[in-house]
Amino acid sequence: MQLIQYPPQADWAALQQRAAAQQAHDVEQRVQQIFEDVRQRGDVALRDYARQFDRAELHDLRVSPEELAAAVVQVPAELQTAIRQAHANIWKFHATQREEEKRVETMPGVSCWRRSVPVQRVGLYIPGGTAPLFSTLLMLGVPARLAGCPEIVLTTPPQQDGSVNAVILFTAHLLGITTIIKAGGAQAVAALTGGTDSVPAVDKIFGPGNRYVTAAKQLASRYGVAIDMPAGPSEVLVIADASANPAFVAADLLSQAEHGPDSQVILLSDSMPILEATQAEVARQLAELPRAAVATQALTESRSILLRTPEEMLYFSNQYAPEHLILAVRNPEQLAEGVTSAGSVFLGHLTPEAAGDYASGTNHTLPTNGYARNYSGVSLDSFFKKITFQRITAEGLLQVGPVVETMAEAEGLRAHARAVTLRLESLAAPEQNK
Ligand code: HSO
Ligand code: ZN
Repeated sequence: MQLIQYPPQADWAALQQRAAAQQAHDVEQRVQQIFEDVRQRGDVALRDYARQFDRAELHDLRVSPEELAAAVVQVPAELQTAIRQAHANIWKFHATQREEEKRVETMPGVSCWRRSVPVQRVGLYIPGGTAPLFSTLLMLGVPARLAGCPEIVLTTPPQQDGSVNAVILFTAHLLGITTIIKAGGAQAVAALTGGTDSVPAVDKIFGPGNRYVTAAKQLASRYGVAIDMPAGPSEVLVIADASANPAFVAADLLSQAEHGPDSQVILLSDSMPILEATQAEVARQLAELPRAAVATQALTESRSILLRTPEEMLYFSNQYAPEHLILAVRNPEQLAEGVTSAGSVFLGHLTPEAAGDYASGTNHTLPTNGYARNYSGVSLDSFFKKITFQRITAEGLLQVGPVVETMAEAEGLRAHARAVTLRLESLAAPEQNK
């Protein structure tokens, strides 16, 4: 980790820079070819890609009920219990996000209301690879279920033997998701976009992935499919004052660093001893990690920065807009009041980001790459469309009608005005309109 002491404000922008996203042109082109191929050859193309990228020979692209049942019993009881508890907590927190339908009379006889209607068909993409994140399936599946999305399609890459990771299947089973497709990468996103014989087309695609998947989601959105958010490498910013525990802070930094070589890690402190002790702890703990190579690479781009005050640290953090913000300080509630840009915030010495990653109840699908400035993380809302309704009575039309007529005339839109005038006239002389 680079250690920077009291950088002048003029240097902050450079320190807040994320490693340049290498959204290479060839990735985009390759993804376009894959979309075209899946559009033309459908399931046949998906099987070819599974052979090529996942080294799997697939007959059926869908997980069968027998496969699902067989996988579920393979998951150790302790892990099943843990996943059930996490599911319950995530469910409980997201259930509170439900909004009541409220009818408002803006003028007497003019009623307006808004209803949350679930996105009808959603696709959840769960990556495989070195760490199949079944926790991400909980984070997407729980709000999709709570919202009542009628069709939920899960896609995840097959393992070499053609099966799907048993824990992912257990989690899907717990969520009651039965449409599970063995497909990964850009080809899975292409299939969800246009549909194939085995894969239903969807209205919105959720889930993280590598740069091919990210590019594919961007392309999907050009075809009119919505996506959860623009994705980038995972990141954490920790604000630690003199009361922080260096071992805890180091573990938090490393839990982000072990996600991938491009993970972004920043530590801010107003205490030089804390920065030094944390660096020493990082080195010590790193040696014990199975994913030390990945974490080491992420740490080469990470920074420890000495600043002067809590206010300065908060200002820096708000400018950076981290995906995760940990406030390892004496008075975290007070500092949290000033947070204006962050995906999710963790308060105090006993609140590791890992708790939110798995089980406390909040969602871990969060905006990265500075998007916390203008995007929220996934929530129940992400699975709803909000449809507005209104109804106007005779009394209401008498109230609001003249307002509309005046405004429509002023905009030169005569038909708009007439739509009101004709009705007002009919109210004045009802017998002529029978
Ligand atoms: N920190 C990751 C989520 C995750 N961590 C899944 C462990 N498993 C991105 O928010
Ligand atoms: Zn994590």
